[in-house]
Amino acid sequence: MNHFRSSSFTRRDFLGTALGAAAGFSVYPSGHRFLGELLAPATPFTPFQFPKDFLWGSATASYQIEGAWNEDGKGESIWDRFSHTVGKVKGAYTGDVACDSYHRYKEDVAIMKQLNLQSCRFSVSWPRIQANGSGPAIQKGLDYYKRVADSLLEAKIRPICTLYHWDLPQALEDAGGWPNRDLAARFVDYSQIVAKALGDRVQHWCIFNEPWVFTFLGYSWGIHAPARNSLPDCMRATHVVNIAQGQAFRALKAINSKLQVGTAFSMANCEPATSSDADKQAADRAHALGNVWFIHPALKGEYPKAFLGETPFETMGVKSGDMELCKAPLDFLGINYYRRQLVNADPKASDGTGVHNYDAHEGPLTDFAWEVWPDSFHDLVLRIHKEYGLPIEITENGASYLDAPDEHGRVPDQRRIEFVRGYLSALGRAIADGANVRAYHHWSLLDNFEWAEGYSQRFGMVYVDFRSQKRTIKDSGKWYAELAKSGKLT
Ligand code: GBH
Repeated sequence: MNHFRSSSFTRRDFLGTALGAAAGFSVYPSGHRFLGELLAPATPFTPFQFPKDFLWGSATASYQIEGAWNEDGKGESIWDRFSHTVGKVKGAYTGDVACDSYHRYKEDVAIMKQLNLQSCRFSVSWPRIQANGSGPAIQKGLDYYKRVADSLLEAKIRPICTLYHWDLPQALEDAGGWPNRDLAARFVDYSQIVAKALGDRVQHWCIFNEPWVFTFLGYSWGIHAPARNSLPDCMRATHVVNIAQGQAFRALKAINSKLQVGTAFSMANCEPATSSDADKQAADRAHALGNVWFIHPALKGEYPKAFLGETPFETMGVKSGDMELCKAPLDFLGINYYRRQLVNADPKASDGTGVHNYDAHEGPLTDFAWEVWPDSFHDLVLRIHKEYGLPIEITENGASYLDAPDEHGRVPDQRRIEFVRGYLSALGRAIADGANVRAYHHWSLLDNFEWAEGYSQRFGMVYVDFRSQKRTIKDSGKWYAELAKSGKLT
């Protein structure tokens, strides 16, 4: 059996042996027997000339970069509370200072300009605008974002503003958080304040960032703020968020009908682990809940089928007439894409979805141990295009690699270049296959506060020394700058 260790003996060979087949039964949880079916060869790199008007950008989020957590009247957010609670964030790190972008935004915009970026996705911190989530606006907070938007415009970079990237005012969490229906009205009020203040200079808006992540990880899994562990509350939160999305869309359009309004949705290509019908159906349910739970209500006026039984409307607090509130003809769909999910049917899944999903490990892993598998990006983008037909912006895509400055002060992050090159090749193929994609935002511009991971993951094209706040453009940033200029992926 020694030959299993030789390098020429691949995993595919292994699975082809009797022992490999047996391992399929014993090593993996039930239902993973036909793992060998997964080993389709990856599509080779394909060069691509992106369209002339395609926008190259980067994405960031308020809590992850701004710092200044209690300056200029800003209230406490659920992420302030979470990170100040020992045991929640790796290394007990907080976003108190983060990249200090609240004070250094001019330097950051200058870096974007140096990188030839044409679009900048940033988010507004709600408690900077309304400390407790309601009432009149804090002028200093609004002024900060006006200055950010103006610096971007001056650098000829299109601002695209996310209204909510997870930093809910703690006072609103104390009032019940997203499971509380009143949150929809509060959010609409806040959205109107921001859009009225910035709508003259910002045309493109994401209402939410990753509604699935902040409802599930925050209210059901308890690993993000506000660290609650209730699936019913989570399901209720998803419905309130859907109502809030529809109402905020209309509120923004009422301020200026020309505003382009969408949301940045987290997505994972959901691939059946075997070719069985049961697994295929489970993968569709995983897609329904994980990818389009906040798109289908807006565009089709109904929830997609994600559960084995009936959709739990009662638990979710769905009232008659609600789906009309959720409905909104979004102008574009933002896709945040990082990795695929493999799916097995599991009739006993405790959430009623009949889904067991897990990470694939066919491709190389990033330093966050996420699999690199560009083909899944192509398939997901094309699927969303076929299902909804709307213009797509890639609102996030990127990878954590920990490369740091060498003795010459250079950051040789070749793996990030390969990652982006592979994913953009897949995106190019999706465009060639008909998907209407108009922008790509790399996550992220800067290494920053990676939520529960603290500063232990680095997603930036720009290295940040968090002691000195010194920024160093990584090799990937230099590479991306060239691509952003030519649109030519080689
Ligand atoms: C996006 O989240 C966010 O929009 C962005 O703020 C974040 O920095 C970026 O991606 C990189 O993570 O899912 O069990 O592995 C993506 C969703 C949620 C993925 C937290 C990683 C860690 C726990 N992220 N998740 S798990």
